[in-house]
Amino acid sequence: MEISALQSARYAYRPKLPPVLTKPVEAIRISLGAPTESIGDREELKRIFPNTYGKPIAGLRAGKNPNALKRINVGVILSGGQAPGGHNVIAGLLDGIKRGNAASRLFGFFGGPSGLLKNAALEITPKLVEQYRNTGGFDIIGSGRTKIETPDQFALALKNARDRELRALVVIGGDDSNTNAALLAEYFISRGSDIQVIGVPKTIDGDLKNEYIESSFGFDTAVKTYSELIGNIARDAASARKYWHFIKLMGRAASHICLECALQTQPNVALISEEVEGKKQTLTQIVESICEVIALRASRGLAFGIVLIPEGLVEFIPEMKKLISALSDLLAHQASTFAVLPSLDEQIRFVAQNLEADSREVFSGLPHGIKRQLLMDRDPHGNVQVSRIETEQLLTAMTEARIRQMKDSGAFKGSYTTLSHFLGYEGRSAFPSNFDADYCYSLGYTAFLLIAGGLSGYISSVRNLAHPARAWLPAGIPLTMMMNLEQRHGSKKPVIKKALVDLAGRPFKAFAAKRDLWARETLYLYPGAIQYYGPAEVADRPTKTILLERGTPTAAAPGAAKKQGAAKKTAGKKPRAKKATATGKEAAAKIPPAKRAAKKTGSAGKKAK
Ligand code: FBP
Repeated sequence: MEISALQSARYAYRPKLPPVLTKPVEAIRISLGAPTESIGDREELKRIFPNTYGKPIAGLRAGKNPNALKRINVGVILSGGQAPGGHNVIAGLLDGIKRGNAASRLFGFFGGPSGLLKNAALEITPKLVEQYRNTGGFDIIGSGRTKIETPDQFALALKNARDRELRALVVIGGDDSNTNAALLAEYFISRGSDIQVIGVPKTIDGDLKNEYIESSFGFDTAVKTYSELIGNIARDAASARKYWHFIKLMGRAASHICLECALQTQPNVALISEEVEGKKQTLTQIVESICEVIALRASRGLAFGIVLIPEGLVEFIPEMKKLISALSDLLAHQASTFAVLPSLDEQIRFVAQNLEADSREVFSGLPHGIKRQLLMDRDPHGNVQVSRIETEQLLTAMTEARIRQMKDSGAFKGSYTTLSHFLGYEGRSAFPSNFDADYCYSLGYTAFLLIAGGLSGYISSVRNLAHPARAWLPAGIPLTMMMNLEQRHGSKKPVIKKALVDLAGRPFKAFAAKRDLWARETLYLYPGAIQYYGPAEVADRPTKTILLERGTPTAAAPGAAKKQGAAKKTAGKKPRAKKATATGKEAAAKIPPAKRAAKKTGSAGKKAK
């Protein structure tokens, strides 16, 4: 089979590792810290997870672990949307397993959790994995969104894991899938099984993050891919000087992707859903604020611009959220009447008649195409498919209408032409950046070491990511530590808390400090394509989000890369393995003092950022 030159070159790439992971597996042991607490609802969670609640953070350090040499079988599942680096998690996991014992076996369940329920799996051999190292996609075994929920499904999962004589199951997924991993770990123990369950944090959305998970994997590559494309579009806009480009960016709910892309490209407008919700902005206000920028630039002879829109925006606009929920209820309750309406116009009339006055007004003001999307694209439960709403087109249509009004009243002079884009799938299966390739391999390798350490109900974690891999800190974090209870489908359920953009956090503040200037002037940054080879400050640089959140305050400033690289060269001159390992205590030492104090008083890991 023909493969591209880059694919062939990437097979040979060897991920950079934190020093502790370069030791023989039997010379790495687990070191446990103090018991932990969940971020909320502690008593209830203790009851739900009697066997796995409150386990200590597990660091990795030099020391003897003969258990790592045992022959074992491990199962692995890829769950949810694709994220660059998934194949490297599997490569790291397999390499760890085989270094422990060449006779150990890794089974990959096909198509996500449903593969475990069907007991449909493929043995992942070193030969097979060679064709997937450092490549994007999840095609080695496929992924899926099935949730293991019912008692029968849990029992079946255990039966199938036992039939394959698994020592452990590794679940590579987002917040929901890792919540599922925590429930499986608890269930297995409660049924007298010693099959361990370990999670790995995946999602391009970047919303599985907290004090202990600095980033989910795939975010880095996805935002770099989108930023390259945004930069290219921006340069075209600045050359042609005649189009306003509205670019919707994937990332279901949280706006981390949009925020990071804004920091990387300096667009004229970037909407942040969490801010829209915080300010309770209406759709009209959002359109007005964009039109102000369009008019300001037009008055300066700049008839072009870039607007970034997060995928989840509509659900964060309070009036749209209300409308969507009213529509979902109405269409569910009146499904049979609605189904026989002969035309879209009649459906629109029917809906408008049956909505309350405020939602009716919002609905009536929407462009026809969006009304159609709201009524047609529904999931099997009758809910509106919010991610399919073409917000980029909604905003182009509404700004065009508003600019026409402004022209009529003499408030706008000049031309206004729009183009819209959606960037999503092109970022999910890209060749992982060096960061993701290195990070994912370490996550997979660490998952094996947590298994070898006899742990269950943990998520593989690698921290200190603002620094080069030689300073990274692999560890195991108890899943219950990141959980609280949330209302889901009418009842309270244990879940890993999703991290939305923190409006008080450094990435948002850095953006907010500059956005007026970026609106007025044309200061686009052109990040260019992801570089897989070349100087570390180009090829290995993490996201600005990580640099701002975890590095020095100036680390993400344009031009700081070189200085920072130089500083790190001195700081990291003698990467001593001992320093670069995270024991429970050392892991705690990385927690900022205020949070350490909170930890002592029993509120460790309080806030998922
Ligand atoms: P995960 O949370 O499962 O990683 O998926 C993220 C995501 O890519 C979102 O950004 C997007 O809204 C969604 O998946 C799209 O889902 P699908 O692949 O089903 O179209």
